[in-house]
Amino acid sequence: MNLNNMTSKQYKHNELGLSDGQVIDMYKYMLLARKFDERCMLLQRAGKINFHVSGIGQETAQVAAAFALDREKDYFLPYYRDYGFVMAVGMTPRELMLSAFAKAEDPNSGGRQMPGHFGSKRLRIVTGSSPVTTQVPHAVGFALAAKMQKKDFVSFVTFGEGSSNQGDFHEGSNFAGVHKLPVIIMVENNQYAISVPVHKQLSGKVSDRALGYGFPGIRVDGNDALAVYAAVKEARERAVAGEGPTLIEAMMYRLSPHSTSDNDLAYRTKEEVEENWKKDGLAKMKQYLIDCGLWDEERDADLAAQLSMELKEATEYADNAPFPKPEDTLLHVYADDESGGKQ
Ligand SMILES: Cc1ncc(C[n+]2csc(CCOP(=O)(O)OP(=O)(O)O)c2C)c(N)n1
Ligand SMILES: [Mg+2]
Repeated sequence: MNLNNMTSKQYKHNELGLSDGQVIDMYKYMLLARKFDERCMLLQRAGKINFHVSGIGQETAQVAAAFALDREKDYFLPYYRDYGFVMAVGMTPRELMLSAFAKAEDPNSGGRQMPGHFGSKRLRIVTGSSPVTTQVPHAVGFALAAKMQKKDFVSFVTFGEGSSNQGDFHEGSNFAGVHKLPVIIMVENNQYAISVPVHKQLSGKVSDRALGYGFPGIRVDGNDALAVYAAVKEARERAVAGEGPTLIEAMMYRLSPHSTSDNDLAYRTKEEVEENWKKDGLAKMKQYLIDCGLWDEERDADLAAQLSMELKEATEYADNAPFPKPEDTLLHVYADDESGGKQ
């Protein structure tokens, strides 16, 4: 099927420089991420995996951002909800399932980190740790390296709005602003930090904080894939042109509980969650594709079946894979470990 010949009409995605095939691919990754999260939540409830933190409701912005970056050269510092992002830059469901099952073959950490702590040299995903927002100064460091080495890559970092109140965000942003570094800082404002609603976390807009650091800050609808794509694309153009950082606040809603250990109905109502399901970016994207004449229910059902099969295979593979050996606990901890620090 040649998707580029399906329509000669110009739609919003064409105006932004995205082909019909690319915009369909975006939707595929969004749906894959949604199904991956749903599968992991079930696996946790079935006692197959220990823990899961989902990105349900955040896939749209994550995948759209990935499509606006250079997936061959940029450096990525995602946070724990970014399954859509890491899959869109090349991590496979099998690799992520190996991580969820904490198996030795997990490329992120050999099954020793909590899931959601992404890391891949191959994909230039910089390994992160659990204290939130530590990845911001790290991303700024990568951007400093790009500037010092006169290379045209950018670094892209994400985190939640609650985390934007940590000192690391402010210190990293200030340094990036002073040195006009090629970093894109994207806050996924899902309106909760565990049980704390956004109005108890912030009295202003996160995006406005960029003013104090001397670079642009914009707020976008995180449920609108094309709006996020346009914002990140422009931020990347500015970054490689030497114009410095951009702060993007993508507005969304955390549709799932904070994690599989959380009962969200202890602090928010079912009605509030249902109201936000109506704004789901994934459903919006599907409707957009249908309106453009690029998609229909039959294709959607075929895609869903294909993704389910892919996830089933990934799950079975990870379930059957061996656990790490207890004696490997200290691998990569000391410089002279058995791997010679090569992995
Ligand atoms: C420095 C630090 N403090 C507290 C925690 C515990 N913690 C983990 S996630 C989280 C909430 C973060 O909320 P937000 O930044 O909005 O991200 P979200 O989970 O909503 O995506 C907290 C407090 C942590 N991991 N690190
Ligand atoms: Mg949040």
